[in-house]
Amino acid sequence: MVKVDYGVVSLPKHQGNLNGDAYLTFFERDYAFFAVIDGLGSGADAYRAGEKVIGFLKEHTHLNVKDLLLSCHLKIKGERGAAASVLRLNLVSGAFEYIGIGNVEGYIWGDRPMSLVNNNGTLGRTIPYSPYVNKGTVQSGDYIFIFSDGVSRDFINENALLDREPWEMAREIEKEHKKNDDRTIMVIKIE
Ligand SMILES: [Mn+2]
Repeated sequence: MVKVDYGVVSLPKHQGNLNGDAYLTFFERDYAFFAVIDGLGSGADAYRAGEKVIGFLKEHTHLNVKDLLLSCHLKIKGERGAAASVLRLNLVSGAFEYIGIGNVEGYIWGDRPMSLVNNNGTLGRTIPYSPYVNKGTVQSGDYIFIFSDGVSRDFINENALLDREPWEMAREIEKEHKKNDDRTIMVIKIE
């Protein structure tokens, strides 16, 4: 079995405002599910868009990520829309599948570092007919980062961040690499 620990920081552009970013973590007996959403724009409309996507994902984590995002897209079609990245990890085998739409990025750090490939588009507006699915296997010691565009990807080159607790890493990355936007950084550690 794969053991997982994680930490997340998600904050609005202006303290006290609604956050247009949203996230979801979900653990089942044999899989784990992670998502980071960036509702288009900011403020209340972006917040509602994010909540809508999270609400749908929450009810459908059993689906493979492709069916999940295609059906979520149809469900919220014509609404404001969101960037989204979802990761589904098999806790028995360590196999994962990941889809990113728009500017929420994913990166795996470990023996075989890997930038996860995103699709162009916006969930609820336009997405590829058949979005690209990243597939692979994680191993002990890997870290998976999923982050919205309110966080600069520069943190990826900072080895000083590694080998700490995921929540500590997320907090540090938010502090040192935030941009002037709603921002979310999720750090998933494979124990
Ligand atoms: Mn953003």
